[in-house]
Amino acid sequence: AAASRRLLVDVHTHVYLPRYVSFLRSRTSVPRVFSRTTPEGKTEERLLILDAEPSGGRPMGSQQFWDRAEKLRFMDKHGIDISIVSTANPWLDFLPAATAQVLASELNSDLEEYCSTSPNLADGTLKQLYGFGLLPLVPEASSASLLEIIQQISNLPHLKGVIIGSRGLGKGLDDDALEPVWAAIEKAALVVFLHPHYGVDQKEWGEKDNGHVLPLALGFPFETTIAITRLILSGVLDRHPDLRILLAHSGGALPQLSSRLASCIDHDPVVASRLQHDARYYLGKLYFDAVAYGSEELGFVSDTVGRAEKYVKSGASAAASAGAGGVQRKLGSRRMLFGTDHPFFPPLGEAEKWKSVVENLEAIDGVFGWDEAEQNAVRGGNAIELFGLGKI
Ligand code: 5CU
Repeated sequence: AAASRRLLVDVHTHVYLPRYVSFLRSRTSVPRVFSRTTPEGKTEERLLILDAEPSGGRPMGSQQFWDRAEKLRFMDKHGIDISIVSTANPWLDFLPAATAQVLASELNSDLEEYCSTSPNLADGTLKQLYGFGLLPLVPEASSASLLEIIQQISNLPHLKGVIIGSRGLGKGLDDDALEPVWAAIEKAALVVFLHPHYGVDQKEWGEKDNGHVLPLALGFPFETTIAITRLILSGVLDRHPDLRILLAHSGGALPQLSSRLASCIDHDPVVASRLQHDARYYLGKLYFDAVAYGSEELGFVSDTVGRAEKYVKSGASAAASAGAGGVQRKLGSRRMLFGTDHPFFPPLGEAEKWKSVVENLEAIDGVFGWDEAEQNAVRGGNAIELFGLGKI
């Protein structure tokens, strides 16, 4: 009970650890960090992580990308008590398996140290840091190498999960070769944070210069939608009912498309009898960050998650407990968790607080039908429970 008192927990907050930045500095192709001379004659470092990133990437100068002191200042400024920090994309995706394995292990140890040696702020405020570890999840990796790293992560007390992209192993995240990996993650009670990086085919964005808007606003969430849908379709959530997966950006379009998905499954002779439950049931097995920037969107996600139990096959008692309308919306809130996406989306001009953070907090406060209990759960209580932070 004390654990869920009014703490603000950020489950979607990134870092490029110094070792990762050094590695990116040594590269000549994307992703990389490079130096260039500004028109004013100064040398600046820039981070380039996406293939078609506008303006030659973004400045590393603010140190928000890697400096723990900056993370703590950001937390302090926005009243965040606990952050569950993850390496930002593209993780180790671009590396040969052997290099990815070594770097995963080193970066996991670095992240444990980053979290465990975090100082109190000068005013004595205790800010706690935990982390999502990295897996060497590259196409040619062996499942044995992944199991080794899962073992390492479960022995590091501040690492509570793993962050993964959508590429997976072999033929993708739904490759059967990942079965022992899902089993090991489930057994170790680690939370999987599924996060996008690739978006969708760039050709979809046309020729107009729209900055970074289309890949970020649409490409990222569609990528997550496709990845989690493939996992559902492959039966991973049936075979691993205790696997806990947190979806970035409120699950992308999955909540909006879940009834259409269910209908397509029901009408498809290949898939109709494959899954144990209606597709909508699986939304209630997932977790959704609350990085959606609007109350109506959070309310809608909450409704689709809260109705999930209705769609358990042959489960009369579960169906009865789902309830209707407002009850569903309250139920759904139990699987939603505040996040900031720091250090991405900094304010474009001078600002005391980041608009991206303020909007997400206001969105939580404004969801119709969520009372203080639901708001506090989404702000921090759910995270404390999901990551077992009350026990520390
Ligand atoms: O602004 C961006 O590119 C990103 C990114 O790459 N990853 C992320 O999590 N948010 C924003």
